Amino acid sequence: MTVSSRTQVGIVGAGPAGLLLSHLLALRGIESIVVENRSRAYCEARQRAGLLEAGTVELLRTVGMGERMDAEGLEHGGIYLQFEGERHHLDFRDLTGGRWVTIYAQTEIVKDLIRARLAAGATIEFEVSDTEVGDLDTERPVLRFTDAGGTRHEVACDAIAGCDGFHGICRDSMPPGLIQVAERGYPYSWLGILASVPPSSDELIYCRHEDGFALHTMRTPQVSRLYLQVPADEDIEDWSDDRIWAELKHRLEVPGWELKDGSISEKAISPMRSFVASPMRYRRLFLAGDAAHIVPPTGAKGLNLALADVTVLAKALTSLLKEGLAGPADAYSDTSLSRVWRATHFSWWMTSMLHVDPHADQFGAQLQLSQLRYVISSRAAATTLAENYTGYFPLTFQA
Ligand code: RFL
Ligand code: PHB
Repeated sequence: MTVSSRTQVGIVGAGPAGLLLSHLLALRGIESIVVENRSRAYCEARQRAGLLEAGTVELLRTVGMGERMDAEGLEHGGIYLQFEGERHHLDFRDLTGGRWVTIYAQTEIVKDLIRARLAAGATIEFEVSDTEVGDLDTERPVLRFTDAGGTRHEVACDAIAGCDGFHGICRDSMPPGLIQVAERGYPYSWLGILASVPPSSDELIYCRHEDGFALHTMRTPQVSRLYLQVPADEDIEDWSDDRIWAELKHRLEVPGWELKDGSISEKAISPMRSFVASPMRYRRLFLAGDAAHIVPPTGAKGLNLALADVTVLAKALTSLLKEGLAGPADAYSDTSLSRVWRATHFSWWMTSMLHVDPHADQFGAQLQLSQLRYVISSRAAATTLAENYTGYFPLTFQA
């Protein structure tokens, strides 16, 4: 038996994009349902991003999601860039006229959003299976799924948002031939760890070392997060905790500074990829976040882009569904893609400048070092990094 119902917006995926979209629509009086194939506990524990642009922070505050972020988030006014054994500071506030970034984990944003949506009486169906979107040539697309108890549902929607990440089903449900993909693979991966040890630095350290990139970041005053460049096909089983700490200490070493180690609670290897699918819309099916684009994590842009997409999409859907105005929905893909391509360039640039390409020769290595020396010695070059890192174009949102 299939249970039929209707809603205004069907949202596939309870990641940051889907959850924030549901919240923003509710603020404007638009009803939605969110379907998610994982459990609530899994969504709340999945270790991913940690760094928010100033505009993302301001957006979350404006829409009533800032309370815990303001209490627990760590505001940073810059980063360290390390290469040739020396560490240099970039002061974002000075370079950009006061902009900053905040460390507040994606897991916490997801927890805050799930709690707020459920408290407001919203429907989030966790642990669904066989999600499908259909009738995409009509003004009444349908969302089909089987709920955790085994009942099949068919929801008639005014619009569907594919917020189902890179491996979701919505992008592939678009008509064949519509989507153009532009992509780059990178010949290395990131090994990331979460460790129960206070951060050894007040701000993030991005380090180019001749044996590979390393990043020191953090989650809280008690928890550090660190990443190492490893070969693309590396097996996590080959990296004991001792080997990870030894390699991090070796790459991040500078005279007079010590990396504190501690017990590792999580470790995983993630591939690096740039991927942009366009257009991000077919009629009343809209893609947002990782469902449409992926950036390598070096620029810390993925989560920020996902939240920026749904901010634009919430406005577009409000115009479409409340005022019958199609203009903003028609412009959604182009509007989002212009921000996406800026972040795609920045992430590719940061990645290429800081990682050791196993195929590069002396010429490539010298170009990287020259670029790094330029960034730390020229105010114009440093400002380029700072204004992209803190968010370009700065996100704005009117509640
Ligand atoms: P998500 O988070 O992947 O959520 C998609 C959700 O859709 C569900 N889903 C389905 N649900 C129902 N039916 C189906 N058929 C479904 N298929 C999938 C999935 O279970 C999931 O819950 O996408 P979203 O919302 O677009 O959010 C994107 C961000 O998660 C991502 O861009 C960032 O995590 C990227 N990223 C970073 N971004 C930053 O802005 N700053 C950072 O510091 C940062 N660091 C990172 C990162 C990503 C990393 N990894 C692991 C890729 C560090 C790492 C290591
Ligand atoms: C993180 O805190 O996980 C993080 C921060 C900055 C990055 C990537 C990841 O560039």
